[in-house]
Amino acid sequence: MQSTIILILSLLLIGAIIWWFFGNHEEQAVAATKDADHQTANIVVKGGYSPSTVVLKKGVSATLNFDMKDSTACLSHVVFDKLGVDRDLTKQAQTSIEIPTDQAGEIDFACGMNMFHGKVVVK
Ligand SMILES: [Cu+2]
Repeated sequence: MQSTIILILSLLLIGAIIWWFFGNHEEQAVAATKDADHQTANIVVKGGYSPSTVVLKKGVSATLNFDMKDSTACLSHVVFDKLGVDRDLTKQAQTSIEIPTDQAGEIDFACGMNMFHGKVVVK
């Protein structure tokens, strides 16, 4: 009897681990707010990026505002590999980063250790 319980608990644990690593629990993409010639999106940095996907309109200049609400070293930097951008988010409450929108596509970003990820979709 006891071994059956242990077996069931083990299976549940394995299931939870698989879900955590491979499950599709990604947040819904959020579109930037825009006026005539500029668009902005706010991303809250707290145990990850919220929202983790931002959709930008191609050809309209764009700013991402990172709202720093996390005190761990892990998220202290945000890195846009493709853009050659590596910014320290801890110097001010909000860090603005200009995103080029001349080309459609995806621009990934991550924390300095490449553990938390987000992306910008230009279309
Ligand atoms: Cu990290």
